[in-house]
Amino acid sequence: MEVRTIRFDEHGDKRGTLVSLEQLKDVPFEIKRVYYMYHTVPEARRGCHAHKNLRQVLVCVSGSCSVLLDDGRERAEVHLDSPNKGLVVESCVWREMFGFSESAVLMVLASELYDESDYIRDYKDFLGYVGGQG
Ligand code: T46
Repeated sequence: MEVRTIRFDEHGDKRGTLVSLEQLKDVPFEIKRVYYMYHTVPEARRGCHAHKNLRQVLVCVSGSCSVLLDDGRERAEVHLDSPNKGLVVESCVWREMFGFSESAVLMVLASELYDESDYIRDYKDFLGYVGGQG
């Protein structure tokens, strides 16, 4: 499946580096929510669901982790190991995050507010949903 990553512009000088993310410019949607996860245990597997409408960009702002993406036909794996690299996760894609390094902080920019009814948590239901979409 096609994987879209974004290399963010870095503003670096002798003090260090700054990355700025603006909606509809650096990120391909309006940002309604930001959340992040940390203190994630190395054996944890998070996500394991899909969303009906939500679009997101995942950025590992510290440390590293891997993400499995599955559109119901093909799978891809992406390693996030840089604060200037964003992974676009579109709606109707199953995602699993794993292989978190000790210092990993995974930040997520989301196109919608939190909505439990947008989640598809069962893999068979997911396959039925994307199959039915055509
Ligand atoms: C996703 C992947 C990448 C909230 O109250 N508000 C929120 O905005 C979120 C995202 C979560 N929560 C609560 C719901 C649960 O009680 O935080 C708890 C942990 O959430 P969850 O188990 O859904 O976390 P992950 O890491 O499995 O999945 C999250 C997002 O939920 C999901 O949309 O795509 O990160």
